[in-house]
Amino acid sequence: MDKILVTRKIPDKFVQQLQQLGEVQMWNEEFEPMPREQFLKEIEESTACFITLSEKIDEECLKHAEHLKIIANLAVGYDNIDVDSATKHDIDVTNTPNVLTETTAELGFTLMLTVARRIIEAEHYVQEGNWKSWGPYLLSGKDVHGSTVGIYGMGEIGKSFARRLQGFNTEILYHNRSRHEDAEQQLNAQYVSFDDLLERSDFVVCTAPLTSETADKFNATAFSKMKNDAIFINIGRGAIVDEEALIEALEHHQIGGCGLDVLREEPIRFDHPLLKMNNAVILPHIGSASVVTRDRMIQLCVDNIKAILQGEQPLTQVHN
Ligand code: 8YV
Repeated sequence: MDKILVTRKIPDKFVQQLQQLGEVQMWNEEFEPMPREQFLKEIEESTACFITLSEKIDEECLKHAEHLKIIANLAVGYDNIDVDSATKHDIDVTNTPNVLTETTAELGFTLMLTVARRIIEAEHYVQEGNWKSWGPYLLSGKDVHGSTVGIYGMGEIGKSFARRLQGFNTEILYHNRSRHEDAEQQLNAQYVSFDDLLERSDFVVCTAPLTSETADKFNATAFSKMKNDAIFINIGRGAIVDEEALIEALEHHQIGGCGLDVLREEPIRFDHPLLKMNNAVILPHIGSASVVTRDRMIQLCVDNIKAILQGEQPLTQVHN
């Protein structure tokens, strides 16, 4: 009988579907990852594996996974998986594109408006009893309408973000490893060099995946080229940003603020300097976290496992 390893607690309705396919071994914690040692042991026996970004899939875990046919990643990003190594071992890797596009873009947009209008500071101001009177510039922020927004990474999420900008009368710039003429025509987005994007944008929004090309892309040099009041938003991956350089840039007013849904180290340390900064809004990687979207992501993982175990093509296979 096929063994299906699930590394995080998922709702019964999905477990029941997996039980139709094989024996399910599920880690019963919702917020705690399965310890690496246990994962390495369990994966040796498994035919299919349903994982989250907390699991690092490398040669160490694949070399003994003799029965494994599929790794279904509960995310569109798959930088946690050594896809070449999986391919070498004849293991299919799948991810969850499309189903999370709109939800993730929506979170990015929320983050941009939140930082621009200083919503978290304003809420704390009221909660802490500081609202004693009113002043003309009290907690005044930055307009998104009429501004220039630069999108780094014009994939599906980047395009969805640009669609949301249509009602805001903004100039839209983008940088991507390849041009997207559809986005240029339909969304009135202008392709520019990375430097141009940094220099001209009032809001720089990163939606890119983590690759060898994008790693540390937002470093001291990049921040030094941005406008002094520019706001940087990251909904891609934490390692695209040199966080020390970002902290310096915020401290020295080289940029105006940032909103990050993704961090180099997740969860972020409670004493991390970014958490002490008024002009930084930090979220716990909730880009795709709406109930409907999480259901769709989990269902897609289940459907991919089902396809592979039934000898069919997976729906959303990842290729390097
Ligand atoms: C995931 C994400 O929910 O899809 C991605 O790449 O970053 C999020 O949508 C998160 O990574 C949990 O696995």
